[in-house]
Amino acid sequence: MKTMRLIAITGLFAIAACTDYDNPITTPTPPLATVLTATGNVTAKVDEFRNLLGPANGGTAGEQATGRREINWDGAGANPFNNRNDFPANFFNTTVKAGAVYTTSGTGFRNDSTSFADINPAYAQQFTFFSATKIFAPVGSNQLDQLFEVAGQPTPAVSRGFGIVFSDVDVAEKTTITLFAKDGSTIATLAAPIRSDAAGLSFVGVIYEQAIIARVRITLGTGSLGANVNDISAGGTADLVVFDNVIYGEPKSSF
Ligand SMILES: [Ca+2]
Ligand SMILES: [Ca+2]
Repeated sequence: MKTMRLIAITGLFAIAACTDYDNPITTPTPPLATVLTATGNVTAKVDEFRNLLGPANGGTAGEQATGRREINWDGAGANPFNNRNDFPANFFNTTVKAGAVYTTSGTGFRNDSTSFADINPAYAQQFTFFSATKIFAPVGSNQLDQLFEVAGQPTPAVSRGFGIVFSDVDVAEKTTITLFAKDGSTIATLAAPIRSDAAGLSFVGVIYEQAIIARVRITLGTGSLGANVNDISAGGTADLVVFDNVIYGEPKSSF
């Protein structure tokens, strides 16, 4: 469905470029993308996405020729920061050299082993993991950005693909990833499908032929977590969403 929509948009741009004879400035054609989405048991689609990106490069320092990186939030190295609101933004390119750093307009990041029940006990009924047992969210915001760097180096980088597993998407078209190019222009926005089973997981991933993604804005539903904030499925007004695994193409130096 998402693939068809992207192709439809591409077609519109192509028509505009062909018929606009008076204007020498041609509208750039958006790059073709492969988009994968899943809801419910997302395992097969996540594996398909991993295979499309290539072999796992783990925490190997330095830019690798091919392959992918993945953050599952579960490693022992993160334990000192778990269930706190100060998870280091650059943990996954310093302690673990995976080429990912995060920013948020909120007040921090939280890597959580209790389905965020320490923030609000009701969350234990809302959120589940894809990879046992840690899941992640920004603090004080429902948005964060993932930027890419060459693994183990503070060198800006770009990636050819990005995929993410969400927990508890209840409202359509509100949990999204927006991809930005190196020049700051928007490449695309893609929505995750709503949850469809008791586990409540959703996946969206996108891959381009070239490494063109410099930044990914992750928008989690319509509200941020809080002691007195309940999910829309539990008497609240906001759709609260957190996430687990992020999978992305090998970060390549953008210079
Ligand atoms: Ca996990
Ligand atoms: Ca929700």
